[in-house]
Amino acid sequence: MYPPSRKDFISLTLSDPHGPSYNNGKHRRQSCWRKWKQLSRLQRSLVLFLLALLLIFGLLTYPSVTQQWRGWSDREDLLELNDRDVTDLPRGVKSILDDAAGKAPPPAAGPHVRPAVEPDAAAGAVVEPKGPNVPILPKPPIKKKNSPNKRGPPSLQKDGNTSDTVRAEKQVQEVVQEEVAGEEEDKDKKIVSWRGAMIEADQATEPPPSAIVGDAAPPPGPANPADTVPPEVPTGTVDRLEAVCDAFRHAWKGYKDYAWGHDELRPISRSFGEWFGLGLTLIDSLDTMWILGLKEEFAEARDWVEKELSFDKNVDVNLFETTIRVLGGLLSTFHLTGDRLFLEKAKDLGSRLMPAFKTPSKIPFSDVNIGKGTAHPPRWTSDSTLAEVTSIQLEFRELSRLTQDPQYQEVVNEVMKLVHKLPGKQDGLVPMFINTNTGQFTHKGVFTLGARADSYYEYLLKQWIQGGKTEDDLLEDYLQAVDGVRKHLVRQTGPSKLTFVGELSHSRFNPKMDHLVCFLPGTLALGAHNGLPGDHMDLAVQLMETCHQMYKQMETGLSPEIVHFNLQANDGNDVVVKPADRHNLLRPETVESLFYMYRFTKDTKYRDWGWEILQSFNNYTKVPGGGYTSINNVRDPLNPGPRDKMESFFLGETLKYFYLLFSDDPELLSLDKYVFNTEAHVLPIWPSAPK
Ligand code: DMJ
Repeated sequence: MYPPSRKDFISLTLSDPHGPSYNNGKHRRQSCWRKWKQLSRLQRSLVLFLLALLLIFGLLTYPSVTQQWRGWSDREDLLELNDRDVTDLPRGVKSILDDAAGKAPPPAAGPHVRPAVEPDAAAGAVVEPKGPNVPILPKPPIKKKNSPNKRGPPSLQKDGNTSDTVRAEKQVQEVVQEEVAGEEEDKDKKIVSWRGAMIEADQATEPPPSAIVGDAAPPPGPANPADTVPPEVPTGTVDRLEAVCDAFRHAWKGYKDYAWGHDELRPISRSFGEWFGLGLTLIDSLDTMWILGLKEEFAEARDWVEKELSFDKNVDVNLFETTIRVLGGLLSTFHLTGDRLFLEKAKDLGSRLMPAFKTPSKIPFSDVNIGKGTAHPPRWTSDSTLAEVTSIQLEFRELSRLTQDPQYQEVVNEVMKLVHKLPGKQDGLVPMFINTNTGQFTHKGVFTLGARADSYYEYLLKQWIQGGKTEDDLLEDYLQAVDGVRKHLVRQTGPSKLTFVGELSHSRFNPKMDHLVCFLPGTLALGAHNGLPGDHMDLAVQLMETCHQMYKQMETGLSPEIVHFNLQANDGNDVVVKPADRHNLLRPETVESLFYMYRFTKDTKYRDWGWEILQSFNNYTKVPGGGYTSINNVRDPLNPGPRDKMESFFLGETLKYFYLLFSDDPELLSLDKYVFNTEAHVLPIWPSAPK
């Protein structure tokens, strides 16, 4: 028998010569076998070869495909924790409107600029630390959504078995090489980050459906271009302070009306979002209200803390975010008001966060269940973020001092000691991840002052100041790091010689700067104020100008989340903004630095820059009816694209720093008496060195 032609071969292998009626299994098997036997040896070998190829291909692609599946299921799990159904009210949370608002006694006086209870007196009050051994509660009902999660680097989820180093390098290289591409393309591969938590770019660029079709509140922003001209700038301090109070009241109104007791306001859809279910915005706002003298608002919030706030709940919280926002907020409010309610709550929370430190390396896990007393890393890695494990120290140290229970201080000091002597730094610059099993840095060779590393540098200096400038290792690490920044990361743009801080990936420089890095001018200035080299202040002045330009050069007067700087001399623009980076989350860092710069220099231009930013927030992010919203596009004043979210740090940090910037009273939270944690909560500088 002649071997069949190629056409015959295909018909032999693919078609059923007996038609659809001949479909008995046995006969089909026999017919297949007959066909197989009719093939020549060469044809059989070819078929076997193809099958083998298919098998190998299947085996090779299996891990990445399943990893992708795992990534998606992680997203859904995380979504449960981070973005629960916005319509279900957790048990026990009532609208303030239903309650007799203001039942709690109003604060005895207006803003206190000194601790109402002197630290040493408070420290005398020894309280038994309460363990986290609390009953396991059933998980609250959760409604899954189809949107991606907001935490966790998607690239780490998607890349499957790619090595950590290669992956990190790839991320940075992508950014270096990328032209300003289509929005969709950028959206797919970039990670937009916020210190300690990551937001996927797709969430970053597209307005949420509620922002587009919302039948509730109209989007913010002027209706026509003529309205984009900023209103006349009042020069009087009082006007500016009052403008900040107005902004706060407006933000608070939205929160009170639509999100009371929940984590975050969604001002466009007039609803709320839940992250940990701890009333994040309310707690983040407490000390701001006290400082601004908003007594009624404060009293209502205090009442909620007293009657509704419970940490005895089965919920996974992020150690860093909960420490800086909630623990920090409670400690700060205790210092300002002297009200022991806040200290008691802080002690309860602090003890419930402690299980995070039970790891082989003593580097804490990122997540802890404050009801169950269990902790774990994110699902996609056993790494913790460097900034997260080294930016909880101010709060835990203060908690030990107040309770005279050393356990809090001991665990966070241990982290600092480990990081201090760990190999893998480059001239004081630290990698962005650390493994909770080995205690070693991972993703080595990638250095940034932005997301995932930023507040490490901030807390080196601030811990040193908090402890009365006695802890030499902290100072040594800080000074080395500033040298490292100068040597490796500081560059100037070609056109206007703007000084900026870029990133480094395996010796390759990337002229990218997160808005988060704008904390640095303030921190450098604080160091110089505390006796560190004068050239730190010079660098602070230059970087402050750059952060100002990041706002000024945008059509809305608001900075994007990330900018790229132009190193070429012959091109006009200093600042390039990629489509996926054009959003603004109401972040505080530039206003924070303006506050420090004004306090130390008294140069009124810093106030004027701050005033312009406040106008821009009012023009483009203020939502009629109450609240402010993050926006998608700082380059489009006609359609800034509201994202329907008011971050808690807008009230906790941004508005507080505005107020302090415009206040003429240098004793209003003197920088010689207090340090601000990275969420702008106030902690006292200790009267004596730590033991
Ligand atoms: C805040 O939660 C803190 O400032 C943190 O350190 C960084 N991210 C936000 C503000 O941008």
